[in-house]
Amino acid sequence: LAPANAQLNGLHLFARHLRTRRHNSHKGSYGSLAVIGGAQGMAGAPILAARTALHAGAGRVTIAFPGPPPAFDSGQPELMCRRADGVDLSGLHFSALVAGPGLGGSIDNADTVELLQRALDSDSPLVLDADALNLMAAEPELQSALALRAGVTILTPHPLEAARLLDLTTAEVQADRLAAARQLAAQLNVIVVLKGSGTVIAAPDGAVVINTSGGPALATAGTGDVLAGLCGSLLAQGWNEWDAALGAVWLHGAAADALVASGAGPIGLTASELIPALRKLINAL
Ligand code: NPW
Ligand code: AMP
Ligand code: MG
Repeated sequence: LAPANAQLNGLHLFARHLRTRRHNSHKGSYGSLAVIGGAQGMAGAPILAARTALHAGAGRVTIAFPGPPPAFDSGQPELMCRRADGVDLSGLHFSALVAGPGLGGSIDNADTVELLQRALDSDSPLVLDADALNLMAAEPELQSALALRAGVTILTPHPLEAARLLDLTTAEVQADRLAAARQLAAQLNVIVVLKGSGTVIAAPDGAVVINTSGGPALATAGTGDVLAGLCGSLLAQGWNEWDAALGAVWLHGAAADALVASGAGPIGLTASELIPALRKLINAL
């Protein structure tokens, strides 16, 4: 299968999926997302994901923290901050889930493993990122739960996270990124977004796309958390998993390109700045 150019697909995808908002629509019309993550000292990761989801059009966004939640996000009080224990993660309450940004934990931490197990047991579309991928790599029971999922799943590993899942080194993943992404997608029956320069999006049937938007301006903390929130937002709004993965990767890169063109990068671009930039692009498409 020849790799295609996701830059073309990105424009085409947003043209197809983005409709003028119906006059009588309401927040319930645009989906409800839960972002699961934010261990002590890493609350910034799910906050970035959740803020992104809101700015990309999701109707309601909740952060489900593994421990005691902050009262609210003072920079984005629209977000709901709850302790994951008390949150029903089923499709009744959430049209999509993102699990992993700043989730922390190890397989010795039963509560974190159980929380991830609940996310995997949910019938909602699910994005697995960051520590959710690290826990999955270390815990066979979570891999079994992934294999049994009723809902669709997108994995968004960076090269080290992919290496942990494939039991390879980062160098081995990077030596053949197409093969690594395809192998992971086929093995786990999920959509894989292998991040890094030339992000590869792969499906279980071997379909693969290389993205050309974005660049080294994105090599800064939190940009992966923004991408996970963007994927989740599109899933929550009803996009299918392949289009959501392609659309999110393309838009994320395009937002960085727009910021670089405006002088906000490549040096010193911050993940937070991507959020209004991608909203601007979505509304201009
Ligand atoms: P190296 O150094 O080359 O061997 P980790 P993390 C590699 C949260 N965050 N090409 C590279 O390895 C996340 O959500 C919280 C090649 C790099 O050192 C996670 O939960 C923030 N290699 C948690 O922190 C903001 C690449 O991977 C290593 C690569 C840990 O996540 C930051 C890093 O991987 C962060 O998002 C590439 N393109 N990209 C917050 N504000 O709360 C990565 N690597 O050790 O798994 O750490 O990705 O920072
Ligand atoms: P993470 O490592 O999870 O924070 O994710 C980093 C994000 O930035 C991913 O979307 C990467 O694809 C992107 N990124 C990092 N470095 C580059 C680069 N040199 N060129 C293009 N995208 C990059
Ligand atoms: Mg990350």
